[in-house]
Formats: sequence, C-alpha cells, structure tokens
Amino acid sequence: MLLCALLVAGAGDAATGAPTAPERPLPGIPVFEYAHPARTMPPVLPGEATVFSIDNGRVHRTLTLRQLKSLPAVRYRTTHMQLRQDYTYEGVALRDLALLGGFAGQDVRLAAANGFAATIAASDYMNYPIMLAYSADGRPIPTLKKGPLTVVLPAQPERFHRGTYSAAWVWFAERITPAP
Ligand SMILES: Nc1nc2c(c(=O)[nH]1)N[C@H]1C(S)=C(S)[C@@H](COP(=O)(O)O)O[C@H]1N2
Ligand SMILES: [Mo]
Repeated sequence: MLLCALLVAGAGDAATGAPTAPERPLPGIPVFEYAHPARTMPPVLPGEATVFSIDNGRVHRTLTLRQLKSLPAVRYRTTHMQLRQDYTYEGVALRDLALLGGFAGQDVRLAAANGFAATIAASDYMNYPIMLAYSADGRPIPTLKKGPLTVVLPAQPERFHRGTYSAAWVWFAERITPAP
C-alpha cells in the first residue's frame, strides 16, 4: 500500500494526467528504459475511436490510439510466444497503465475483444516492462499478428516464454482492470 502511494504520488504529470518515469529509482522498483517519455495527451477528435480502456471500478477511462501513443513508450525485441516470430515491439508498459488507473501494485486483468481475459501478477508487471504493444517493427500490428493491441513480454526472464505464461500474451487486448 505504501508502495502504491509512493508510485502514484511520484509518477504523474499534473497538466496531462499522464504518468511519467520516476526521476530516481523507488526502493526495490526498477526504472524502465523508455523509447520516449510522456507527451502532451491529444484531445479526442470527432469520430475518433476508443481503442483501449482503463477501468478501476469507479472511473472508466478511454483512450484513442493517439492518446495511447502519447503515454511513455517502451520498445524491445522479443519472440512472440504463439507466433514464434521475433519483432521489435513498441507500446505502453502495463505498469504505466496501472498507474493511470490508480491500481499499480495490484494484480491486473487484461481483457480481449474475443472475450478472453488473463491475470498478470503485480510482481511481474511492476518489475518487468510487460507492454501493451501497438506497433511491431515500426508498423501497426495486423489482426493476423494478434493486433491492433497485444500484450507482449520481454525476452527475459525465460519463464515469460514457457508454461502458464502463455495466457499472459493477450491478443486483441482492449481493457485493463484490477484483478478481482
Ligand atoms: N485474445 C486472446 N488471447 C489469448 C487467448 C485467447 O483465447 N484470446 N488464449 C491465451 C491462452 S490461454 C493461451 S495458452 C495462448 C494460446 O495460444 P495458442 O493457441 O496459439 O497456443 O494464447 C493466449 N492469448
Ligand atoms: Mo492457455
């Protein structure tokens, strides 16, 4: 709980409401390497689609793709567990999405457009840059490659590519909530 309070207080841009990378490492919490920091969040244009939502049970926050891309971005190469193909993915760390929702430090549930959902443990997404990816090799992710938004896990640790972690690779992701 103290950890959550520290993170929420320490990581946020008052003007945009967007999370920012902590200035210095929080005790026991690794600093992620960012491809770009938070940018000014663009307003929703008329007719612009919501692609993802963050729901904490009280506040239901919707994001367009442009808004998602304005959040701090992580980027790394990893082998997609089901596709068995390597891509350089870019997207938003689940930790930053949980910070936005006010539930960082709690296990999260990622729900998909096909009704699938999986729980990702706080100890995993708080310590590793598990991301909601919106691009692969610099391009949008087609449906055939599990996009447009798909959860990917880093190349290391190896357990992310084996066994029960297969369910964490949530394709067609559309919502994050605290796990029930
Ligand atoms: N959107 C979505 N993502 C998903 C699933 C799903 O049904 N829908 N199944 C998950 C589970 S439980 C596993 S084991 C793997 C299944 O991948 P495979 O059928 O290609 O082995 O994808 C995961 N991601
Ligand atoms: Mo599974």
